[in-house]
Amino acid sequence: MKLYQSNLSPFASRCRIQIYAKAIDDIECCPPPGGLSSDEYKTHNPTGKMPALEIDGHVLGESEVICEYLEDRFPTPSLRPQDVLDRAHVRLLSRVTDLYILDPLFDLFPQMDPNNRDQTAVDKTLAVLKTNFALWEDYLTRGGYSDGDYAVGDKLTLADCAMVPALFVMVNLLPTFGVADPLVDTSRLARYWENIQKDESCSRVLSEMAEGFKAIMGGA
Ligand SMILES: N[C@@H](CCC(=O)N[C@@H](CS)C(=O)NCC(=O)O)C(=O)O
Repeated sequence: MKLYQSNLSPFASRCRIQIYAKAIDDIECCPPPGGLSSDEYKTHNPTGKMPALEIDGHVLGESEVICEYLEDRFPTPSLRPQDVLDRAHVRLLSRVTDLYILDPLFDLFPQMDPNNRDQTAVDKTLAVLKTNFALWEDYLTRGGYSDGDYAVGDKLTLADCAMVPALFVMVNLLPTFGVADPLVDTSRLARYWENIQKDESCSRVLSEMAEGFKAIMGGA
């Protein structure tokens, strides 16, 4: 199998945390052929986005779908909790991360250059994000595990795979927009962020993301 991806993409990083946690060794991670959104790549994945997983000539897009596929195909160790309500919370946290955190965070990427920035649009996005961080914190707490190292239960789940890369983007990107500590008002998230970095698969992916981030910031 091939995972078309980059190390900095939070969506691809979500899949890599899962791949490392399950020690799946027959997936080659490589850049999208022809580049993101290229005609060549669209022959593999029609959206032109990454990640995409190629399985014997068949291509699956969308990180959540890829994670669910890998979970079904490689069931142990399971990244889905046993309890059905806990499973639902895992899916809820993954969805909240995609829709309410990563979506607005991505609106900031075209505004990276301070000399060519639409400050009104940036301020609007930052306000949305502030509201949504509180929402994220609320959903995290509602999972019923308000003090653990992991998002749901006491083990890595697909919720952590989704949340950790999004948190990385948040804490690294927002300071460049003047938000020095994006987690200052969300104490559970702040604790979670501190603790989850001790997980081996998360820590490995966070290092890879940090290298990718350094490269786009001109440091490598
Ligand atoms: N919903 C998609 C989002 C994937 C996505 O937006 N990936 C970004 C890279 S992090 C991308 O490919 N952007 C290129 C584009 O939008 O053309 C998923 O979960 O896989």
